[in-house]
Amino acid sequence: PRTGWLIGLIGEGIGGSLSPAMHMAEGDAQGCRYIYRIIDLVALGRSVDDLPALLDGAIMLGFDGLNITHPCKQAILPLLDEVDDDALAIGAVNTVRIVDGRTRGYNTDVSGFRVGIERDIGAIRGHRVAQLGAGGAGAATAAAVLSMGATHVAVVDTDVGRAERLAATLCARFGADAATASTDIAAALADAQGLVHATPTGMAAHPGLPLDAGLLRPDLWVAEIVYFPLETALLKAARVTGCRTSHGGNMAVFQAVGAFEIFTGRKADGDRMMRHFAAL
Ligand code: SKM
Repeated sequence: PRTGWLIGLIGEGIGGSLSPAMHMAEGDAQGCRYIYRIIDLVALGRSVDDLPALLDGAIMLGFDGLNITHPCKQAILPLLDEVDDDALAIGAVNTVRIVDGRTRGYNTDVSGFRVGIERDIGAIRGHRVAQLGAGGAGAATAAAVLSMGATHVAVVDTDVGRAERLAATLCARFGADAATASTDIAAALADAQGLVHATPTGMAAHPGLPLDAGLLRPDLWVAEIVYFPLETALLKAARVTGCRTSHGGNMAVFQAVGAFEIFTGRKADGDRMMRHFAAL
């Protein structure tokens, strides 16, 4: 069996990514030779237009896989030989497996968010969900909750057109009543069991609450995607209110768990990767 892998991460301004540390620590813990390199378009003076050349280069140089991040997750899709269903449905790939020069794309942001909800919230079949944020991360989180059997996602975004486009994509995949776009988070929460937060608010660089904390109720579960800091103002308010919560480290870690498993064909230890992530 194989015990060595060469992996890369392609994106813009990714020098501070925690992915190399997360992946290589798991490789070390499994006694593997696992190398994970940053391929930063900014540092290289390149742009997303150079993605075809970089992908070819990675294939020629014997890379076994790539993570793909902003702003390349959409642009990589037409360059791949095969694309998995989750990734195809949301039009974004974050993980590429390379075998014998052939490429297959996956989206472990979707599966990673799903794992976090399963672990911290549990079953959400039949739930109505209010979601703040209709960007790339929001496309993944909404697909994840609907794939778990949630019956409706109300997508709220300051950019109404973006919310409408995401809702339309979700309805095309999950059924005509699966999603609506809304500008009113209070109304969206009134008949919801869950809240998904998928905007940058609450990050160290964008501190604050993404909504009026008075809208939270103890019967609501709250899932966050911001992971720096791990306890955002929203999660703190949710905890004080008595909500069940899932922090943003889950999506960050379990997308890496999923990618590691796709790259290597080996099981990753999610709890070990979470402990390591929390210590970074
Ligand atoms: O989807 C992930 C990607 O796999 C890695 C990453 C990073 O290291 O910054 C961010 C997300 O886009």
